[in-house]
Amino acid sequence: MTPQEQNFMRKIEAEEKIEPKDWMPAAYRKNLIRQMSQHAHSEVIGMQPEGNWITRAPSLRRKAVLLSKVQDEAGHGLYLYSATETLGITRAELIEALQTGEAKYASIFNYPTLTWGDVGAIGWLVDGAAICNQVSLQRTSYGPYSRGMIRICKEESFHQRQGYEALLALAKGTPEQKQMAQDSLDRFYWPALMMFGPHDSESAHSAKSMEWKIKRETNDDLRQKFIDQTVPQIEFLGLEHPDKEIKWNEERGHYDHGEIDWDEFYSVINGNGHCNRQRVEHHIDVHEEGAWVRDAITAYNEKKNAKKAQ
Ligand code: FAQ
Repeated sequence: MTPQEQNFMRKIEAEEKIEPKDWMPAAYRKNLIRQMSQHAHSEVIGMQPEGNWITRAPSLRRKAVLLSKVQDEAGHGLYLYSATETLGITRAELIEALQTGEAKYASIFNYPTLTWGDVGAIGWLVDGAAICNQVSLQRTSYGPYSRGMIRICKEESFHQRQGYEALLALAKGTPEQKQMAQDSLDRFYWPALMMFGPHDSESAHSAKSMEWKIKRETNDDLRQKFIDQTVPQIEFLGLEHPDKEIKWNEERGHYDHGEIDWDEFYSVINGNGHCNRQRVEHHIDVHEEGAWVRDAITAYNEKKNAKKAQ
């Protein structure tokens, strides 16, 4: 180990944060750029499924809440892109990787939102799963990522509650509304479990990411936490659990559960989900439409810098 590598590992072991100007192994930098940019892409693409319901929200109150939630997700994407840029890559390069399919985003956002119940299910289950993961990432070793996570988690917990409250209103409503809540739960439960990634034994990046403390808990451990916390929430809603094999295991102190359909997971992350094409095409269209804003900002900055130089 070189002295630089030794110093880097000493910091990691001492729980000191790695900051943008610190020396870091090239593979640490590359892995962080991969994970953080995919996280940013997920926040931004994640605006689409819920955005689909803004014009059709059932009341003014629900519409205002949903609007601000979707806006928050845009903000999270921006914090995360900025944090990723501190690693020496540009926003344009990151966006290109998303649009060409080189970079992934969370598989969950390739599922369609068919009913209003799906908006509640996304807030409750998708933000819920995202928080489980992000609370752990607050202790990630890279300073800008860790600080971004602290702020993002505060907003996500509000998102989760609003989703649960929306679903609760349906679950306690008419039989048709309760059925809508059950249907949304049935469709979003398994894809939410897939958000934690493949089993630890299949996870390509986990071992190194755990050693470098980029990740602080493994995919399976975080998934188990989410499964355990979701059982009483489903009971309180008075809905049926989508996993017929769910069963408390006294010895483990956790719920045993049925197996995820991994073929479906790999099919979706490889581009074959219901909405993969639609999500990326929409991103490209909006990005092109917004080109004039970026051009205007660049022109303004050039003018300002020229004035300063005079
Ligand atoms: N979807 O070796 P691992 C949100 C890929 S934020 C798609 O285990 P890793 C907020 C993985 O990238 C949700 N791809 O990978 C919101 C890798 O492919 P690569 C996003 C997945 O990185 C709510 C390959 O499989 N959160 O929802 C997925 O160690 C509501 C091998 O996997 C984050 O991104 C998946 N589910 O662990 C917004 C959190 N799982 O890169 C709007 C930060 C795995 O080699 C509305 N990220 N893959 O081509 C992480 O914690 C990690 O990256 C994991 C995956 C846990 C997602």
